[in-house]
Amino acid sequence: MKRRDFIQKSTAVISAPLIAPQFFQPHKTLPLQGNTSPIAVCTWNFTAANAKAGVALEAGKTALKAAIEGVAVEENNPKNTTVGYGGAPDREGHVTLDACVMNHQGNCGAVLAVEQVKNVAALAYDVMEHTPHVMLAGEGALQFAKERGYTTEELLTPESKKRWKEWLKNAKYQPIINIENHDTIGMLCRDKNGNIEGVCTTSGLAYKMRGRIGDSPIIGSGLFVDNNVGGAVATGMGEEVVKTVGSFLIVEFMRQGHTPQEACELAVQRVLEKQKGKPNFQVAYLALNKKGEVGAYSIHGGFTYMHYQQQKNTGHKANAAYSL
Ligand code: SD4
Repeated sequence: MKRRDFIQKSTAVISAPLIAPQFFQPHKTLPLQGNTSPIAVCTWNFTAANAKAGVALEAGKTALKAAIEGVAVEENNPKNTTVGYGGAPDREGHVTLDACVMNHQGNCGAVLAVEQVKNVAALAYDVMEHTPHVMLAGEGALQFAKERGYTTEELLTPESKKRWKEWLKNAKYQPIINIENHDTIGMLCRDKNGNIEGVCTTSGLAYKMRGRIGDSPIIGSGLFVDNNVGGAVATGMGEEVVKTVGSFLIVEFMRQGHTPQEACELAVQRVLEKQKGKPNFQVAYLALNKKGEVGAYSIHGGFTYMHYQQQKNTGHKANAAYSL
């Protein structure tokens, strides 16, 4: 081959697009339809937390800022034994918290097994905003919190210590999350700009093994948001949610055209497909799409959620594969 032919050929190869041009098209945000007022939804009957987020949204806060303010109500609540301050400890008596956040641009942050800091959703936000990383765990997350000026304190309250001591008498390790023993708060908000963002925060499974992490701080499992489609959050037996990447799955079902309700049901079905008969653990999902439609579904009955829109904060019972 003559040198000139070779140069012409290689130039043609170099200038040919490597990937079909449609892959480079910008991700368009769909226009909002129907009622475009702000929305806050959260797992369980956390009335005050959801109202707090709703009011913050009405005041013009972003979806993520509103959700972080909302879930902080439960992170600060010593009576909630599965989130933040007063959360149940691990088998060795350490309260270790997990949280993650995801914004409308697809950015996210997470903290895993954090001790002494109760507002871990805010800390996850700081990981997203102030580090080049997505996740910080344990000692490193605590060090980062101290650097950011977070207050550190003992999160084991006298009441949760008492319950743990009681548990120690038998120390029967049953890593099962069922109807009675969970309350993780997952929250999804749609703000005045129509952006959907979300948060998930928990102390995880009571009396878990030291170092155990559930689904809650794992993007795609405890929480996933795609602002073009919607978002989803999970509560319940984290191991089973992780195995099926539950929240991501729900958002993908919604992308394929399913309503949030159908998407939650399909994701629960995915968990059940792997079980022989009725499982002895709970998994529950909550989803919100761009249109403001909400869906919720769980394995066992008893799952509830809150819904705030137009100054109304209402509690709802989700349907379940196996009703109570
Ligand atoms: C976990 N999914 O750590 C969490 C626990 C939970 O309500 O949701 N409790 O597995």
